[in-house]
Amino acid sequence: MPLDTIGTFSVSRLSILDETGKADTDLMPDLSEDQLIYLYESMTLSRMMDARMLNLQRQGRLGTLPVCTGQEAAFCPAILAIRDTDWFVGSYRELGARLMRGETLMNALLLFNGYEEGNVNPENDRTLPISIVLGSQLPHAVGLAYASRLKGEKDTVALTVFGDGSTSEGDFHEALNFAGVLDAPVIFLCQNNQFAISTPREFQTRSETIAQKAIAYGIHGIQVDGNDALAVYQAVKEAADRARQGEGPTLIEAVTFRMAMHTTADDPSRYRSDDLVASWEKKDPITRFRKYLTKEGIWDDDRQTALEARIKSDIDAAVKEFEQGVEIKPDAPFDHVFGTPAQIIEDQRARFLAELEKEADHG
Ligand SMILES: Cc1ncc(C[n+]2csc(CCOP(=O)(O)OP(=O)(O)O)c2C)c(N)n1
Repeated sequence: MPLDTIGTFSVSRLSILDETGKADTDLMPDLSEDQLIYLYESMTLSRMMDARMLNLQRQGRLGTLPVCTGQEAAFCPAILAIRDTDWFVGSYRELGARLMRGETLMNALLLFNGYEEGNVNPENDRTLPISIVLGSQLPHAVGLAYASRLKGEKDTVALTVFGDGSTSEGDFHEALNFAGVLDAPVIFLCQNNQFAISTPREFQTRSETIAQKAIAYGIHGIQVDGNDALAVYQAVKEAADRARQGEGPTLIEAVTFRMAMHTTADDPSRYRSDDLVASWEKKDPITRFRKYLTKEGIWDDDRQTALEARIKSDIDAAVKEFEQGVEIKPDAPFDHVFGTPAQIIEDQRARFLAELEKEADHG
């Protein structure tokens, strides 16, 4: 009875842009100057809006916020790599990705003040509302991708985003299994930001990488430097191309770091050291990308100053408009539950509005 090796497996890691802004020219993705600049500007918008919202929250002018500073390269390039007609099924920590899908700054302010209206993307109805129930968005992405294929949309893929902690959810495993079995055109993009609130990545799983979990489900898997915008773009683009050609799903692990707190309700100094945070500061995805663009001669300090001024004025205008008071529908959560109105939801809406009226009558 020999003991045979019946399979050997390997895990690849892709990185293109190093911390000094030097790119591996052999691996350069096919991106025009305009696309590179659009990506850089989108990442900068995400960073500046995130910072402003954190300030607003600290001043009591915004609700709880899941901060995404430091992770911009893990999600913005993914949106550039898919099409507007594809599905985007996110979690809650991809502000810049949602803005790239056409969401307004006002939407972001509404959403993080708890207003359901901010969850509806006016520009793209293939962008799903954020998912806070960890991992629950993954089976949805598989279903959407598979349904699009069944409806004859051969070119449509679904991109879904989640954190390292979400890989411990049953939904993660069920989604990968179903996607593999059905050859569903899905891209699973894990933002491994090293922590699930205070739980470090090593306590989440004994697997050395998250990418290798793809092997168990018989699907493509790759790890990328998640602070390298070019590597993330390339990995997602290749996964999308494969999915469009009927070659099934891919799991991408983007290794990054959450530079700030989990949410504004968290104090990260209680579970991670300043030295660890400082070591990731050197890997900042935006600084690195800016250095690359500057070396290529397509970015300079004047353009940077003009960009920051433009973004600041857009954010100022959105905050001003929001704080002047926008019309909010208290029963908005009952909208959009199903594609066609359902009696059970309408009954709940009516009961809820009646309750509100009763409360108003009682002052
Ligand atoms: C099913 C479920 N369990 C627990 C929570 C509470 N919770 C919210 S965020 C979070 C950590 C998530 O970590 P990760 O998936 O790595 O994403 P990150 O927040 O780091 O982006 C937990 C446990 C939740 N939202 N949903």
